[in-house]
Amino acid sequence: MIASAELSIFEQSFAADVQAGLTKAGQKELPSKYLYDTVGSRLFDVITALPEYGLTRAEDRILRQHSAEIVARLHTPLTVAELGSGSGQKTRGLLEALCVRDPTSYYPIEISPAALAMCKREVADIQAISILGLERDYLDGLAEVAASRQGKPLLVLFLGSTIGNFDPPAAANFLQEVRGLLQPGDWLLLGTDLAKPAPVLLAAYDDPIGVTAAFNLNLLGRINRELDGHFDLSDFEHVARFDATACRVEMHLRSNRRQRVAIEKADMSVVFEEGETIWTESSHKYTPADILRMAQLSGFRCEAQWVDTEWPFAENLWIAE
Ligand code: AVI
Repeated sequence: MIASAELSIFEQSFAADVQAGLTKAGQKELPSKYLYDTVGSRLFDVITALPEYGLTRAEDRILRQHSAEIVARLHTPLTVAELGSGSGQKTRGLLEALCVRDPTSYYPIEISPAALAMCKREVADIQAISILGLERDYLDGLAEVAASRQGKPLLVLFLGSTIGNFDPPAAANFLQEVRGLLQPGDWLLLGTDLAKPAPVLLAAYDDPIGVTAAFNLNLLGRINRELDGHFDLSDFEHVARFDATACRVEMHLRSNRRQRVAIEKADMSVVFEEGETIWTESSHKYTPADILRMAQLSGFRCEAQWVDTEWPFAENLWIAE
């Protein structure tokens, strides 16, 4: 047994989440945020380039084609905070369009130090930008930006349909908390993937060259590396499912046989039945009506929406009421 005092604060909370998720009655679960260590973040970048995964390219097209129009709707100068900036590539065009009008402060908020460093490099050469990266979780980072906004309106970017990885009550709660940190008239630019036929979605989340499978299985690899887990990755298989009622794609890891796996730093050993799964991520897909409802429920008004026609995806400009 490993005493919890010997674990870092991060290991303690990772171990507690793994312990809670794998002992949950009924469906075992692991939080999707743990998919993004260095290996997982690189694999996710590859996913965004896959022909079957149109989401990122759709958002890029919208931001490239409409950045001037988006900026024209905003009152500048403003302060920009981005929740989960990733590599910063998707945001560059919009920041350039903003900085041409006025000097702009940009605060990327990221829990991954590697992504934050990449993002700062990506946008550093934009004229009239000042960048301050915050290695925090989204709401703590946003609270800090809101406190130092110096009277300027705030534009919050939450791109890439990351909101779809929250279940609907958690999404509503998160958006309400974001709203709680804003003032009336502040903006939220929210990327949301739209509903599309099940075969298209299943191909996007179970690609033929296995990148998404590796991304999902890496979660067990991460438990082995960081929590001294004993998963044999060849005993698990990536599964993508579409739940039409909830309009979400689910990722699972299915145990190929009955097995017991020890995880030393979580002080546990867990039995998997043959065919039993661990639910690792949900990606909710929306209708335009869902997006309007989310805005109303969380204290925003939808000011404008841009939709990509090649891969249905909506970029939504909300204003805090
Ligand atoms: C980050 N997030 C919006 C991605 C999604 O589509 O839900 C994560 C992902 N999972 C599998 N493929 C991509």
